[in-house]
Amino acid sequence: MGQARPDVVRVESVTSTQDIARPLPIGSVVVAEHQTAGRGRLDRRWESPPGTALLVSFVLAPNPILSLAAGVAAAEACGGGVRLKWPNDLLLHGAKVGGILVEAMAAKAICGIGINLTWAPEGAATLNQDRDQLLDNLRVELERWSSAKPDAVLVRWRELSDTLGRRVRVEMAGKIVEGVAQDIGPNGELIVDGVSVIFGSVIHL
Ligand code: BT5
Repeated sequence: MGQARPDVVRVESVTSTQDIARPLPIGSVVVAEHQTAGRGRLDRRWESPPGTALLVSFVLAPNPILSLAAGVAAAEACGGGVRLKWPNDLLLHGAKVGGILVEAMAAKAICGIGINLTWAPEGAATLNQDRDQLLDNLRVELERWSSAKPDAVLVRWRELSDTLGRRVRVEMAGKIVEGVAQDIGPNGELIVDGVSVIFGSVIHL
């Protein structure tokens, strides 16, 4: 018999769901109506007016490819043509509809997922789905993909990828690599014309 799923912690306005989730045990899920300091990677902001998005953080066991596993889970939960841009964007018709932020600690990882539902900044997309239904789907998919074998995650990530096969420009701290995104490696790194990129921002050219 499986264990009962812990309840979702629902909060109104918080700085970031990541902050609320951090001290909670593995298995916890935090959902907010609004974030006053929603975060992207590298100190970037994640914007969304109150009640317009799914803003959720999951406390999970550490996993070296969690960012990719969460991307696969989120794309599967969204369905309907949502694709993945390396390393962590959810795209709908080529526009960003959601993002993933994994903050790893020694004993657990906080996986934050934001998906635009009824509002998006200029140039970005909305998904227009019921938030609770999407959350339910996401919980099921994340449970599945965060415990899947790394190879299975990589295979599905490649299938859902909008990045592989394209010419890309990757900006890393002080360095730019331009070329064809050929594959992802066993640790989730992007391979651009034979060069492994561990992290950075990708522009699809
Ligand atoms: C991400 O970062 O895409 C990760 C976003 C994770 C957000 C969730 S919400 C729940 C949890 N709590 C948090 O505080 N964070 C997580 P990154 O790849 O760095 O992208 C950030 C960039 O996306 C920004 O610099 C903007 O250009 C753009 N952006 C900001 N808000 C957006 C939105 N609502 N939709 C699309 N793009 C957005």
